[in-house]
Amino acid sequence: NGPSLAVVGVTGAVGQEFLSVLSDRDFPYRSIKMLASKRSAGKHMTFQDRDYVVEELKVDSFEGVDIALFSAGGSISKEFGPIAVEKGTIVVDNSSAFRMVEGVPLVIPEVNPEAMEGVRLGTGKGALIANPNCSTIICLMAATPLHRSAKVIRMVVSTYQAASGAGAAAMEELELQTREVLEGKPPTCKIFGQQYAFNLFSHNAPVLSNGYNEEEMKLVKETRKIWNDSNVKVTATCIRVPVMRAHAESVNLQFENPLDEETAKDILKNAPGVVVIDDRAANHFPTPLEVSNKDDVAVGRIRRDVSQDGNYGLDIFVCGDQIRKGAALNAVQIAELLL
Ligand code: 2RA
Repeated sequence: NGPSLAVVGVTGAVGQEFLSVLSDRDFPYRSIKMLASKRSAGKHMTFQDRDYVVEELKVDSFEGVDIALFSAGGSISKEFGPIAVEKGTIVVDNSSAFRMVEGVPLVIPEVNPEAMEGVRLGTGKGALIANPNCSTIICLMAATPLHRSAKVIRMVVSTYQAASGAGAAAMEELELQTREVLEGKPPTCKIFGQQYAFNLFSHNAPVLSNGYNEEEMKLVKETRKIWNDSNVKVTATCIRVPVMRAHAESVNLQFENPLDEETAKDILKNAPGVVVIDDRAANHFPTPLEVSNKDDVAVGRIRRDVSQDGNYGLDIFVCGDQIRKGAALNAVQIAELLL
């Protein structure tokens, strides 16, 4: 029993993680379609001890599909998302294609599940729900519980983003370059056009006329939509760092109402999907390796912002697995809300 599923972009890093998460969480489905580009069509894959043949994504791929998880890039989502919705499918889209479209729910299940009220399975009516950008999800998993308590009026984010955000090829190149550099060979620089191993650089997303890159403006705009607050001030600097699959983010928060660090720590300890790692004596705080392949976002370095008067400011440090909670887990949790 359960809904019929389709995974679009099933051979990619997030597509594969969709399957891992569906399996880990025993998601109930009556059938599942593995969809990808023509290049991957015909490949066999085993999922939950059953053999599947990858099918080429086509306009008629969504006949009878209840829920489709998309992670195949914005252009595929733009072309096939509406076709699937037309067929009555509920699309959970991991691309940025529809996130800022009025009326499209942009959902982190632990944060704003109410945004997808009215979307129901079994009505024959399709819908499109957008998965926020990974750096937005990871940041807001920790910032939102604090915002709900003391109302954030300004948030400053610096991100340290993993290779996985640029895809499996970027992860492979990081590994290759690291080996080459250690062997004294010139690094292979195909993905970013510059050395990544033992280096870091401003995020590879295009830079806009205001000097911010697209990744930074996603954090600004998506936060306002998810918090339903067009006045909250957000600024961000996104950096690509030589880490495989978990993002780290330094977050400074200014509140409308006072919030002391002990209360903040208690709030975070009780926040769903969040684990607090904040051991000052041992200097042990969240790290990308410690959160990799895990569901929870880790938060630490919780401290009063000494540049603010009283308890109106807080600094925190957040780490989260980019492929899991940053993409695949969040999307499957959205699908779970439909059950
Ligand atoms: C990145 N957030 O990390 C992007 C991927 N979705 O590059």
